[in-house]
Amino acid sequence: MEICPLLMEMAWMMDERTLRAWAQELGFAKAALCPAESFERAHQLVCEQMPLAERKQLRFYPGEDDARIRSLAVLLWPYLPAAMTQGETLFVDSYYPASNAAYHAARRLEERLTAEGCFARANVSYPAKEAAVRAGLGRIGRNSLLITPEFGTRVVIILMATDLKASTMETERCRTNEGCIGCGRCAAACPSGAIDAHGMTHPERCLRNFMMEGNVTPEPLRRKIGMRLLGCDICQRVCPMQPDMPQDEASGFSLAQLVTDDAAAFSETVSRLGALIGRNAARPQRVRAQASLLAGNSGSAAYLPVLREWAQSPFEAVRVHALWAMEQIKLAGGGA
Ligand code: B12
Ligand code: SF4
Ligand code: SF4
Repeated sequence: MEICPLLMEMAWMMDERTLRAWAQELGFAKAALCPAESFERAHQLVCEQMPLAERKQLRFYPGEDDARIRSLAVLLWPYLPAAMTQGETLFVDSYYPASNAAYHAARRLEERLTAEGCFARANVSYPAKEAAVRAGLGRIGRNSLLITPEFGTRVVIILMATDLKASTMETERCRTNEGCIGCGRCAAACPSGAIDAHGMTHPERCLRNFMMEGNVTPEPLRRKIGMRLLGCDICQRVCPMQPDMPQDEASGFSLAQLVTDDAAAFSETVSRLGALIGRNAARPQRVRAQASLLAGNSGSAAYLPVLREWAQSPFEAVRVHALWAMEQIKLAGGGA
C-alpha cells in the first residue's frame, strides 16, 4: 500500500514537535531541525584564516561523518548578561556557565531520543550559527553572532545530529524577523579592532581567543583584557538588538583567591570554577596564566611574591605572563 506523502510529512513534523517539547522540558528555550547539508563555505573560510585552537573540533560534512545523520537539531539555551566587574571581582561571561549546563541537558536529551529508538548524537561540532540560521532561528549580525528575535545574541547554540527529517515548512519561519541593523556599534566598541565592515573577519584579534587557552597572549592585547577571567561581551552589550534583561549575579571570583601561594585555597577556587564553566576549561595552569595577566592589570604590589614564584614556572604562558605582570606592577609604581 502506498503511503500518502502528506501523512508521512505530518508524522515527521510530530517528531520535531516531540523533540521541541522534550528539549523545553530539559531547559532549552527553542529547538528546530535543519537538514544535514554540508558547511562548505565555512570550511573554505576556516582553511583561508589563521588556525584557531577553538576551531580544532569543527567538522563540516555531517553526511560523510555518519550516513544516519539526516538533520541537525539546533537547540537554544538563553542566558542573562553577566554582571560588570567591580574592583577585583573577576568577569566570567554568563555564556560559560550556561554552555556547561546546556551541554549536560543535551546529553540527557540524547539519552531520551536514543531510548525511543532514534539516532541522536549531542554536542556535535558543526558551524553552529549557520545551522541556526538554516533552522530559521535568527540572523547573523555584524558582530558575527546569531541574533535571535527573542533573546538577542545571548544564546548558547547546541547541535545534535539526528535521523529525524527536517520539515521545510518549519525552516522558513524566521525569514521576516529583524536581525542586524548595521549600526556599527559592535565594531566601534571592540577594544582590539576584531570586527570589520563585513563582520568579524579577524578572530585572531578577538580577546576571547586568548583567554584560558593556555597560550601566550600577544603583548598589545594583554592590558585590554582588563579583569576578564573568561569571555568578553562588549560587542554584545552595545548591540541595540538585545532585549531588556536583568543582569546576572556577579561571578563570585576574586583575584586574591587565584593569585595565592596557599595551594589548598587555589585548588578549591579552581574546582569551584570548574564546576561553573567545565573542568576542561578550568585547568590550573590555564587559570594561573590568565590570573597573572589580571594581576598585572590590577597594578597591585600584593601579588608580587606569588608572581615571582610563577615566573619560574615550566609552563610558558604562566612564566611569560607573570614576568609581564611584575613589569606592569613596577610601572604602576607598585613595585618600589
Ligand atoms: C571558533 C569560535 C570562536 C573563535 C572565533 C570566532 C569567530 N567569529 O570566528 C573565538 C575564540 C574568537 C570565539 C569568540 C566568541 N565566541 Co565563539 N565559537 C567558535 C566556534 C567553536 C566555531 C565558530 C567558527 O569558527 N565557525 C567557522 C566560521 C567560518 O563560521 P562562522 O563564524 O559560523 O561563520 C559562518 C556564518 O556566520 C555564516 N554566515 C555569515 N553571515 C551569514 C548570513 C546568512 C544568511 C547565513 C545563512 C550564514 C551566514 O557564514 C560563515 C561561513 O559559513 C563556535 C561553535 C560552533 N560549533 O560553531 C563558537 C560560537 C560561535 N561562539 C560563541 C560565543 C558565545 C562566543 C563569544 C561571545 C564568547 C565570549 N563571551 O567571549 C565570543 C564572541 C566573539 C565574536 N564576536 O564572534 C557562540 C555564539 C552564539 C551566538 N549567539 O552566535 C558559539 C556558536 C558557541 C555556542 N555553541 O553557542 N569563538
Ligand atoms: S568578544 Fe570582545 S574582543 Fe571579541 S570581537 Fe567582541 S568586543 Fe571584540
Ligand atoms: S551592534 Fe549594530 S552592527 Fe553590530 S550586530 Fe548589533 S545591530 Fe548589527
